[in-house]
Amino acid sequence: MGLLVALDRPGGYEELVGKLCSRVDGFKLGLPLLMARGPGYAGLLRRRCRDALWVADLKLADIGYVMRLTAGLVAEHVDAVIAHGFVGVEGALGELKDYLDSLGKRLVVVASMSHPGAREAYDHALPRILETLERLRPWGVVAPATRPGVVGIVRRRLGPGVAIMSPGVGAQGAEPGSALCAGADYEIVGRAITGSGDPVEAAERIRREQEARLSN
Ligand code: 3DU
Repeated sequence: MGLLVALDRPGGYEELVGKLCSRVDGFKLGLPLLMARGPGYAGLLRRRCRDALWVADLKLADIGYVMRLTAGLVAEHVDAVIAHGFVGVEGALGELKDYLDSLGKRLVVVASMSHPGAREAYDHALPRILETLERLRPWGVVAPATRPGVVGIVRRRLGPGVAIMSPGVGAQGAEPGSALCAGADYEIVGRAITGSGDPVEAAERIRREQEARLSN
């Protein structure tokens, strides 16, 4: 059972990371934060919680050359980098994975997204993206908590060896634990924690709700 906190706002998160460190499994750094504060800020945050899983959510979607350059700016400060699945293996995700492997870092690939618009194109592409994921074998996959059926499809197709992380819990409407029950390893929660008046209490409550749903 896992909980990753999405840090998206360009605000200062030093104190919050320290407080959440023993209560969550990791942190996902969003582009607004990384662009506003720079990659070095990821390193500063990481020093506040060294044993957590740190993920740079770059949502890369480019040729391999450019994705390698971009990932290389932040890789030393994180454990994993997120890229989109629709760009394919040849000349893109394959190159990025080889590069991250050479650095001892992990690739996480988006299989589909959590917002309603994902139905317009992303979900139609899912069968093709699953073929890409089967060939690529990334360390992790992003699949939407808002559509647990998609989480289940990814889990059944890729088996137990892949880490599935699911956004959409809280602000986007999915209940804590719903993606975990469908086969995810981590739920990604942003605003329901970071936008709360008491983020520590919010994280603890979400943990309890995850546990309760899993034990039902
Ligand atoms: O809705 P929240 O505030 O809990 O934030 C969701 C986070 O998950 C946010 O950082 C967004 O960038 C990310 N996300 C994905 O990684 C993939 C999605 O399909 C949807 C959101």
